[in-house]
Amino acid sequence: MRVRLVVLASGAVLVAVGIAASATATTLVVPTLRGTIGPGYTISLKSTHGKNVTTLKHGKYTFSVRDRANIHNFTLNGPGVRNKMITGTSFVGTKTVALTLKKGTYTYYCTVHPTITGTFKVT
Ligand SMILES: [Cu+2]
Repeated sequence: MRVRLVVLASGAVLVAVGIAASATATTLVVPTLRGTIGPGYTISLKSTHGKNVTTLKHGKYTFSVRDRANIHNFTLNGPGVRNKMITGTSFVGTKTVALTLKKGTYTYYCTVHPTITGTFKVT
């Protein structure tokens, strides 16, 4: 009886390890986008290769936003993301959020200075 219980327990551990391994593989596929606001009156969204983002395929993305000024924020608006402020106005530093982008046009901007803005399309 005691031996049989041990076998069942080790089987459960193997299943748990298998789930953890596949979850890690999926996470690695999510592309990162790098947003920057400030220190002057500039905003940008770039790929990890440093290219400006103009079009993307729909799906999950990691937004890593560097806010370089305490007078600006980095806010994203578009399908499924309603004026989401990724970095706050007084915040200076980097914040990372996971977002799912849907088909349509997205705009990123500073709510304090809405003329500082950029757009990209999702297909
Ligand atoms: Cu601003």
